[in-house]
Amino acid sequence: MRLSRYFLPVLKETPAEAQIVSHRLMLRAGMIKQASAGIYSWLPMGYKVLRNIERIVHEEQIRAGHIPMLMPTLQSADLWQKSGRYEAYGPEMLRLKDRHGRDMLYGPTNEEMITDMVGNFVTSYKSLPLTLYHVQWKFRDEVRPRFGVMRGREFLMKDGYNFDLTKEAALHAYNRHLVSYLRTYERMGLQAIPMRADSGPIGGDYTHEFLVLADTGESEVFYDAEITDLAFGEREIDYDNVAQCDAVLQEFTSRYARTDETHDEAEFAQIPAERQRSARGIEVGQIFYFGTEYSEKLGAYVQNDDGQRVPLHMGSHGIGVSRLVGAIIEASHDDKGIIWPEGVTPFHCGIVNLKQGDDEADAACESLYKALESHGLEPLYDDRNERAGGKFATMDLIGLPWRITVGPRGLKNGVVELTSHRTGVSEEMTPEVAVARVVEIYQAHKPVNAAV
Ligand code: P5A
Repeated sequence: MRLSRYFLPVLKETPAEAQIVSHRLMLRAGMIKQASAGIYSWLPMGYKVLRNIERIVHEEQIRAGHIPMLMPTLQSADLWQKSGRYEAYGPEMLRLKDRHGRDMLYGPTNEEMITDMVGNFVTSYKSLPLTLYHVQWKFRDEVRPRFGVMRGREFLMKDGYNFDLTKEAALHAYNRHLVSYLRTYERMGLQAIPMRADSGPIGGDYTHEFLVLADTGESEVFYDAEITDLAFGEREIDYDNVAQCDAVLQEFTSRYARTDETHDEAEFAQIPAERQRSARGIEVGQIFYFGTEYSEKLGAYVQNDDGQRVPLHMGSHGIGVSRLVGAIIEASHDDKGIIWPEGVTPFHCGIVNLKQGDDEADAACESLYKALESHGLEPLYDDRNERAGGKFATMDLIGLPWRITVGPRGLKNGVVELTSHRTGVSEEMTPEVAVARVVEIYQAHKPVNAAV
């Protein structure tokens, strides 16, 4: 993309309404525009990051054996009356009527709809196990939408639902989700800690929240510092292997890590004092196992191998896709702007032309641009007729992790400059070597799943 042709409405001033850094930077970097309270338009660059996050979520879901589909945003009230949640949800639910006076709602989640659907089609245990998911907009009429996309009213969620014959099988689905979520967040450059949580209105005995540590987080958390040494890394997981998933779950949940709702002072006191931590965290996902409650209420039964009709064991699992954009910025920025992790960056590499209009500099930039594109990468070329200082300020604000700077002086010696935004380290090298380095860096971040 050439910046002169792009739509990147950066703001010079710091918007007064933004209380936290991610909200400020998203507005300043021209990523979002508020449409009304808690409802945002995703401007081109914000939309690119959102889609990158969504793609990683899909890739890791599919890798875990979960099946993508799409359910509507608008739902009819009758299924919610069956589950008992139509009343229980209260004013957070956006209710509307169609022209025939039928009660409808903008879905805050999809347990009812999917349980009804599976109950319609699945009749035998032979169709199990089954996990379906979608990535779809939700609406929750939050009392205090705030912090930009962090707590919106309209927000994008990946929500998945497992259907199993037994509790044991459903708990494997729970473990599988926990493991696949760890991998999902790591690919976005985040460490999200699974914490035992309170099940709230969804219900059930088993639930973990995934929290990214950040001072501006809405949840208070308590944990054993050793948990932050854990990383999923490169390990290969066979998601059908019950023992393997269980082992990973044990590893990542055996140390103390709780939200304030489940915090236990006595247990916390058992941890050596120098390892006790209390901090704030952003909830970027939550998983639940809730048994047969929804299946019984909405009629999702199968015939087991003894010919008995039994209700399905279920759980649901959510990732806050749009919230993650803010969470990543909270975790990765400096005083000049965002620093995108390679896995989600909107453009792979910036190209800054220090002397627009200089034949040699222009030609070198064009050739770098084409070379990066030919390797399947997306550069952002600042080809505007602006001073170098302004171009650097824009690059620092929008936060591309790598930048190639091209100027007549370097070109005389046959070199350009490659800069890592994260470390601030710049190195001179030939344009060919710079391209090869950037290509190499992104090898580890290639899409992994053709099915997406
Ligand atoms: C699990 C999937 C559920 O709704 N039903 C389907 C279950 N869980 S949840 O914890 O309530 O939401 C899942 C994740 O969605 C994000 N989230 C939000 N993001 C932005 N704005 C909001 N108002 C908002 N509410 C929830 C969170 O990341 C949460 O973990």
